[in-house]
Amino acid sequence: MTSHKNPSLTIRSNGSKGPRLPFELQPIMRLDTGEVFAHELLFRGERSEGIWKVVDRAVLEYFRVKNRRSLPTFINLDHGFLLDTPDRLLLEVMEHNQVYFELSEELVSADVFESVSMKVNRLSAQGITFAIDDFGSGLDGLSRLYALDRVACIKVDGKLFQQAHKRKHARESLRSMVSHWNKSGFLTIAEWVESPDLMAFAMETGFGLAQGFQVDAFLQDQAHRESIKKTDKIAVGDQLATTQ
Ligand SMILES: [Ca+2]
Repeated sequence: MTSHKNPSLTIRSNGSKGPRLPFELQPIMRLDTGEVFAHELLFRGERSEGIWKVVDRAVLEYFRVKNRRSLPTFINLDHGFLLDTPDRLLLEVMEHNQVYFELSEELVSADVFESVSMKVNRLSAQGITFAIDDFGSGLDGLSRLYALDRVACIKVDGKLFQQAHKRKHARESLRSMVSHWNKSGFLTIAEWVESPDLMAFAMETGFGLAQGFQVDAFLQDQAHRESIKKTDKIAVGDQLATTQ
């Protein structure tokens, strides 16, 4: 399965002088209404050495310009890049666009983790919104959650989500965590929602939002049906026009 029909975005690095960087905008859907709530920006170019610094920098430069997109954008941030980036730039991005910065699950030393947490707490106190990415994988999700003063969103790792689906105990445990997070005001996202069964499971578990191939397929079907409806209307309209 591919998600090549999702919207794409090309960002020029280094202002307009650098190479074109291709991105996919993967939809994050509201499970109650089936509407697109936001997109996650996913780099789809060649992953050569040192590319992430170029990509992350280009993304921030792009989003420091006002109203780039009408819906919120989820942006992945590497720990090293987050530490190296001046607060001012991140604040400017937040001021001009609706973004959620995803905090990586990448394993780091206790010192780096401490520095990242301090920086995130300083920035979130100034209104920057952060999401915990891949909760349940890599760097412990609970330690990320407990080290931070404010988190806007928790994205549950796709593998953990799919595994929980298979086991009764895990299902119950995930359901109670999600319910607690919802009550605490976090946005909750199920990742790797890749089949109708998993979509139903995400709903049962109480997730507010979902992301993955099944979501992409659902939205593409919906868009297809909308376009058929429109074409039908035009055809009917044409007939009316010719019979009058
Ligand atoms: Ca992510």
